[in-house]
Amino acid sequence: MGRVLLASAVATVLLMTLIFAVLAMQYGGTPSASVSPSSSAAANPGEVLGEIAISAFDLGFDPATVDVAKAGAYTVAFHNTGAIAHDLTFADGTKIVAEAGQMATGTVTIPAGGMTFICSVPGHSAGGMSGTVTVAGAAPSPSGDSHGGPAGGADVAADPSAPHYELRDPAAPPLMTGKVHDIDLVVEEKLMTVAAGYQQMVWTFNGSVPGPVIRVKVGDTIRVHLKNPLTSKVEHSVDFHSSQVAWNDEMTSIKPGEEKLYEWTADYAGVWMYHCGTAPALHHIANGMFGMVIVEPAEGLLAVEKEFAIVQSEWYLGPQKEPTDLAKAAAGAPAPDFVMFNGVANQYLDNPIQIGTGERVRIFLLDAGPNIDSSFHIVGTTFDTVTKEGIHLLRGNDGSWGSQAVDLSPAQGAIIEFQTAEDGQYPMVTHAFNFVGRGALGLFVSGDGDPLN
Ligand SMILES: [Cu+2]
Repeated sequence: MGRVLLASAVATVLLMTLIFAVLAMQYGGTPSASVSPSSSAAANPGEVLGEIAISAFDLGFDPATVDVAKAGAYTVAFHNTGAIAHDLTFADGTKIVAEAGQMATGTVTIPAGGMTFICSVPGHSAGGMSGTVTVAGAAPSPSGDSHGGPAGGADVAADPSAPHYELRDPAAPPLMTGKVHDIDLVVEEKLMTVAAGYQQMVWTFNGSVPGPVIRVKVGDTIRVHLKNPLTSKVEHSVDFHSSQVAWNDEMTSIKPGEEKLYEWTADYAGVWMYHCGTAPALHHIANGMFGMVIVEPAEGLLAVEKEFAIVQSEWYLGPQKEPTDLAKAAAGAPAPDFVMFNGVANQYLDNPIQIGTGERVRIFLLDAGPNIDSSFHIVGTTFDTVTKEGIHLLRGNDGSWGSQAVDLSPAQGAIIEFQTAEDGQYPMVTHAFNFVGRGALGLFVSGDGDPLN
């Protein structure tokens, strides 16, 4: 799998403005404030130690992190550079309001442990308007970090010392040879970096999220040996949507130390989900126990130049190094911290996928959920071939019908094909754009990535 380094400066400019606006909201770092001290001597009661200058924009603070030399009283110069009203509300209740384009001033007393601040206009804090005043020598506040944007991890502090994530190779595996396949699925409960700075105690099949892609053809027999090692903390099971078996037979849970055979025949072609179904199945899926089965028609698929397997899913962060948060995942209106392709937020933005211009590219696509639909789209392309849940759009059809985005509800799968028309960058997104800034963004680089040479 060839890869290119993330975007040269020139090429970066060519990426969709909208996408980068979202990214800027998520990752836009802001410098620390300069604080002008009025005195370097010890503070006297009532003495004003200096001025804190903070600007508001729509929707964020600049800077979002302010360092002061010591605890005590500071004047605050608050400049609203945005187009709507904002306020600067400190955790002790001090509130300074400024209309669009206006300046306002006030005074705040910063305690030794520092203090967080937000804009209290409804929705603005969640939209990225939060920040922290830290006092030199004190540990940074665990909340109100400066990530900004409607990004993941709002209620979980990022850990800068979390290991780098493991890149998932997006290449689809080849068809398994033979007619009967014995496959070991071994449960592994392990720490995984699910996005830069966030580690969760995930539950996996064979150590990865998603689990391994299993690729067979209609008529094959698949014998899955599910193993739950003694080191596991909970029971697990597996449910293959590509199988037709009784729920209370093959899909029953096994305890740590147990093993079970799940035998099925591939009767129908398609892209299928498998997942752990142990109660609460929502938590077992949300915590990483899902994967893709590709069943090809008995006669196989036409050969293409490149094939990828992409699984969209969601992370609902629990505390660092703990399992994901079931209550968040179970919300009536779920708000995932991250939505991502193949388990890790933004991994194919950091490590773009190389394709050749004019090559026929096939993607096996699955929405593992557990809750959110996918509207899978690749900017700058048209899908000329789509097989979604058994329904076909075929290239070369009468009328030249095409497809711009493939809608998948949780558990649904599709096979899509496209070709790029010229060298350049082709972002991969779910066109539910509120999730693009939460990790559902990748990049295909076609040719040398530069359409202008
Ligand atoms: Cu499980």
